[in-house]
Amino acid sequence: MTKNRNLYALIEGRMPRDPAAVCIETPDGLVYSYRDLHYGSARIAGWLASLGLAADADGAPPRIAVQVEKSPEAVMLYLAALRAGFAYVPLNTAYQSAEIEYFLNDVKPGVFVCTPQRLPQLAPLAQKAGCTRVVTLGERRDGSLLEAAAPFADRFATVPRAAADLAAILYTSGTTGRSKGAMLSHGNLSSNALVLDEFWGFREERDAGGRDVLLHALPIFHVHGLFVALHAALLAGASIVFHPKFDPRQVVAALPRSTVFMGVPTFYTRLLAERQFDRRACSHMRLFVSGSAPLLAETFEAFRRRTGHTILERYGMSETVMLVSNPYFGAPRERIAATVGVPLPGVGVRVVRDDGSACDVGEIGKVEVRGPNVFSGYWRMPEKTAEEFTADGWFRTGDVGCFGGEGRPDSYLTLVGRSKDLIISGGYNVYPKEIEGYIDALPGVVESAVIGLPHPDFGEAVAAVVVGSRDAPPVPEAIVEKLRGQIANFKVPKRVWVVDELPRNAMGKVQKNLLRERYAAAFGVA
Ligand code: MCA
Repeated sequence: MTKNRNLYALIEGRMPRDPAAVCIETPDGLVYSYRDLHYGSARIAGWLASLGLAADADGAPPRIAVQVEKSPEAVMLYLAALRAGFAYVPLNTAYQSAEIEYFLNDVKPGVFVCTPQRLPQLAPLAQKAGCTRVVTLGERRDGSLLEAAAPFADRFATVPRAAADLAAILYTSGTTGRSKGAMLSHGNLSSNALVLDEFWGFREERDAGGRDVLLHALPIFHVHGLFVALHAALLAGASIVFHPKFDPRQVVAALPRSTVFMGVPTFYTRLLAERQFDRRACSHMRLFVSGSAPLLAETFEAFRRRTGHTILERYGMSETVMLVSNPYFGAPRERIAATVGVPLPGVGVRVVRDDGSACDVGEIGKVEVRGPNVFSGYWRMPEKTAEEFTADGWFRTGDVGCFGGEGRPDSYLTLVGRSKDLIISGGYNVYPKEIEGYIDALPGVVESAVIGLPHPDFGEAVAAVVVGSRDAPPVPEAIVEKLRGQIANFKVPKRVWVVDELPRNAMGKVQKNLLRERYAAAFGVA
């Protein structure tokens, strides 16, 4: 019988010998063992399997879309989806009805799980999108999902999956405004988790008889918190201190009994703002990882001065999971500020010119990647997928960078920008085109340009420059209020300017770089 490449089979095979070993503990004192997760996910998987949902005609497995608050039961739900062979589709809890409606009609899930509070609003949208079942999961082990799963056995035979089979669909907004579903396979997730287990010292820690404690404060609806952090802990048989959301004071209090922490740069700047965050608080830690957005060199240096720890910055994407990382092993000085380090073992990374030829060391070009971590494409978007891959099968990341240069080792990659219109705010990707679409539809708006501006807390903040109609120009506050009712809060511009016209180049293209220069100091970052 060929080996079952279902990701859960790998996780199960790595569970601690003692099933009573702690897996998750919450700040309010709840403790879940590995056996609790194994049994709890079995019951939910049993319920999912009982629905008898068939694969699509093209072989795509049934999908389960999930918009619930972070909880240990939400982790069990994710593991159950893997075990039952569903494609798991996590959705940001900040998304509002219009966004959810789009995702449901795009991915056509057989099952939709939402919070009890949002059921009245979202159930009709899910039914209209053809969902067979809509159930709820609250933050206190409440909701109809667990009731439905309760009668099922706490054993479940994980369904066989090949490495290439679909395991999850992660929506990443599209430069054209329509979100794209990045299709990640069991093999993408397993291969990346196994590489990081080695590269970030989890295996070494186990072999030395240690037991890692991951301090988990990220959301679990994105790659960073759901795959990179969670899989690392589960494959290491580690215990997880599981915070419902990032709170710097709670993190500082939990650090003394933790060994690994992963976060976006905003996490680190906020920790540095905490007086009690010091060397002593971090004395038990072995690894701080940063990603999802660029980490400023001054944050990197301030962190090292304050704690004695050198943050390990890495580079990933929803389409490729992790692709490049600063080294864990070797001297801390080998982690170099403002670089993302070296390609992970087994991952090919190249920097090319517009004609596709390879850039020289130090020469800036487009970053492309190939490897077992790279997704198969975007859900139901074959043409878009084809555009994003080169003829020889490399994925175009849309990022711009160079290897080496400026005294850096030739093997180190530095990201210097993006060839596509993208804002990364507090670690979330925001695509201006999507926001411009909403603003342009408002009364009194002729056109708009959405840009990212330097922000002391979120790194970049969303801002909008709007051309109003002469007779009834819009009021900035009214634009913001309207958008609050339509899109996720982190996408809503934090500043809006109404102007007579937008700067354009000879081709008539809006010069967003001039707008970024004009408003650069809007949030007080020089
Ligand atoms: C919250 N707000 C934000 C953001 N988050 N505004 C801009 N950008 C944000 N990221 C706003 C809210 O709208 C609210 O405004 C106010 O800030 C406070 O809201 P709250 O929810 O309390 O915010 P917070 O708790 O302070 O959240 C900030 C945060 C959060 C902790 C940095 O954004 C976060 O957890 N970010 C992590 C994102 C992440 O996991 N990224 C990984 C995806 P108002 O009151 O006006 O509504 S990228 C990825 O996975 C790739 C593959 C990778 O490489 O890792």
